[in-house]
Amino acid sequence: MLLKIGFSGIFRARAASASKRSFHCAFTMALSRFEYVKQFEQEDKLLPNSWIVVRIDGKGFHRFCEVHKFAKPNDLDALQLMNMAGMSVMQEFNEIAIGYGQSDEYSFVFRREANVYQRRRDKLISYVASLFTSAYMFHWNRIFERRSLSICYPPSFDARAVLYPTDENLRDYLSWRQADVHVNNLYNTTFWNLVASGLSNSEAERELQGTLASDKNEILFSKFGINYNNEPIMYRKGTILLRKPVKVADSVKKLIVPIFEDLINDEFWVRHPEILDKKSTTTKGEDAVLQLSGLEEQPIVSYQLEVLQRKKAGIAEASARSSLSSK
Ligand SMILES: Nc1nc2c(ncn2[C@@H]2O[C@H](COP(=O)(O)OP(=O)(O)OP(=O)(O)O)[C@@H](O)[C@H]2O)c(=O)[nH]1
Ligand SMILES: [Mg+2]
Repeated sequence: MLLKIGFSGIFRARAASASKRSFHCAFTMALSRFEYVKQFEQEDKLLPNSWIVVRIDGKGFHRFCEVHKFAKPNDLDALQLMNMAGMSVMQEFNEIAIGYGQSDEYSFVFRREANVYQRRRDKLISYVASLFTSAYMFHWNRIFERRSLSICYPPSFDARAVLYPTDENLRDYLSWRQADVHVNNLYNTTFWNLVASGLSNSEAERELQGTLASDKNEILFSKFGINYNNEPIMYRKGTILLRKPVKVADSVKKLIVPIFEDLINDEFWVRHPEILDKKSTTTKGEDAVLQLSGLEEQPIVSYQLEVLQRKKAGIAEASARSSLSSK
């Protein structure tokens, strides 16, 4: 009986290995027969030695913001959520020199020498867009829990990569995006104040037709007592994300910090030389290290501090465990 089982066992094993061989054979044949289709794939490599700007933009965010009842024209939490997603992208790709966000868009500037995914366009833009989107969802509750706001449908973001050959071109690109915030925000702030004062949307639109920036400033001031320059700087200038050394307790940590400054002026580029020239690092000298006070209230900073705290606690716990087990 034992012998019988043994024989049939051997037979089964042989049969199995023979069928595995023929399957393997058929599989390799199939691979070589069909593999030619791989040649149809085209690799679009981004030109070397040029700045790569990947810009993502929310799809149909006009509707998305309506459905989620975001405050008009600026919803602080919604903008902070965009910043959280921007931070996640910058944490993943350390070759990003600067991030810039406004409204439903974010621009990420990869250094000239960046070799991320061998500068393959498809890889780069699809990773950035998908990471931005998943991070937007990942951080949603953290930002909106207080408002008990749940997400009604999945948001999506498109992405494009644009190359800029010179530093001047890059600065002009970022200036263009910041000028865009100014134009839109001044218009929207005036428009929504007119609507809040009782005008219909089309009446407010008519009132603003052909007006210059100075006219809108005047309407805001004379009708609503609003000095546009006192509106929150984040709404007027957008958010700049930079990697900076920050004093955290007794040590200095590199954190991604939000900066609200005018980047059109030269002073900005003098204050932050590391954007255009990686070697001119801001870690030199005590002055370059940012103080934490004032930054903690920014959700992206408090989040990074929490993660650092968790890591520290985890390390302490792990070393306590290993010292216990070695006893
Ligand atoms: N209420 C509110 N709406 C916002 C805010 N930020 C962005 N938006 C909306 O998002 C829109 C972004 O503009 P677009 O990107 O041109 O519009 P879109 O609907 O996303 O269209 P596509 O990008 O072409 O898909 C704005 O027009 C606003 O309607 C905000 O803080 N509050
Ligand atoms: Mg959009």
